[in-house]
Order: sequence, then C-alpha cells, then structure tokens
Amino acid sequence: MEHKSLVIWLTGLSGSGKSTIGNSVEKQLYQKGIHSYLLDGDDLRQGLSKDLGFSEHDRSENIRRIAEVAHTLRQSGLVTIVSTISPYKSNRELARDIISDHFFHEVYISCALEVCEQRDPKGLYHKARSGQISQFTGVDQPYEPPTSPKLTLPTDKLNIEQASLTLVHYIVSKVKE
Ligand code: GGZ
Repeated sequence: MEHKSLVIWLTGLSGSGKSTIGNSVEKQLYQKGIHSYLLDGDDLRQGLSKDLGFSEHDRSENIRRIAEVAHTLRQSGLVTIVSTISPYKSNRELARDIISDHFFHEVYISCALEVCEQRDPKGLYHKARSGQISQFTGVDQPYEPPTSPKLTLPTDKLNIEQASLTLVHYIVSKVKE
C-alpha cells in the first residue's frame, strides 16, 4: 500500500508501556502493509548512545541523535515510531525541529508514577528508591508531560490492546490523508 511517512514520538515514564505499545503497533502496521520501524530508547542505549548516561545534558544528546535517525528513516518513507522517555519539553521541541513540525506526532503515554512503580518490570524504581541508581526519571529527576500532544494514551486506564489499536487507527488515518 502506498502511504505517507511520519514520526510517532512516544514519550512517558519508564514502565508506562511505551516499548510494549510500540512493538504491538509495529506488528499491526506490518499486517496492514504499512512499512514502519521502531526506535526504542532502551535498545539504542546499547549502541548508538552507549557513551551516554542520564544527566540532563546526556539525555538531550540522546534525544538529538534519535531524532536525527528518525528524520532519516522518515525521509526514506517509513512510519518511524520512537519510544523514549524524553522527559524534557525542550528536548522534544528539538526533536520536532529536526524532524519538522509537519511530520512530528507527539504521543503521550500517560501513566501515574505510582502505577509505573508498582509494575517496575526491571526493578529500576526499587533500585532508584533504595539509592542503588541515581538520576532516575520520576524519582530524583523530573518528567515534564507534553502540554498539547496529538494523542494521549492513558495506560493506567486502557489495556495494551486498546491503547495500541487507538494508535494504529490514528496512524492509518494520517498516512492515508
Ligand atoms: C531513566 C533509566 C535510567 C534512569 C536506566 N532514568 O524503562 P526502561 O528502563 O526499559 O527504559 C529506560 C531507559 C531510558 O532510556 P531513554 O533513552 O528512553 O531515556 S531518555 O529519553 O531520558 O534519554 C529505563 C532505563 O533506560 N534507565 N537508568 N536513570 N531510565
């Protein structure tokens, strides 16, 4: 199927469901003949951003690199899904500038901190609370929620299937416009 390309920028706390939704959406788009690629923050930190930590400066550089890659993939015709905490508004605005406003779709994966902390899939909140790791988003670093995202998916109210399907419908409506 011929389709337009865009960047879906998923932002939200660790444990909010960004990667799970991104993976599910990628599979559903494939079944619809829509070509997509998922850039996952946690994966990229094993390679592209291996040299970076979690200071404000390093997160900013991480987002800049990811935005440049997303821009290139988008230019090649792919629906590019980015899944990264990207906690600072200014960093997401930088990403918007790199990608261009027209193609940049900010999607807020909203979830109460207490719920993310209960899920704690990798035990990172526990480590942050007990002082084993520092600079953890939501614990000793801020998360600045988007003020006007194109879409908000509250994963403390919707299950993953509902959230993913809502995003798939959104993407399909945009790439066929
Ligand atoms: C936040 C951390 C930290 C700290 C390790 N703060 O939920 P995860 O585990 O699987 O994904 C998170 C990932 C954060 O990478 P991002 O590239 O998304 O961050 S940012 O956009 O802010 O640059 C988390 C894990 O790494 N992790 N230490 N201190 N998340």
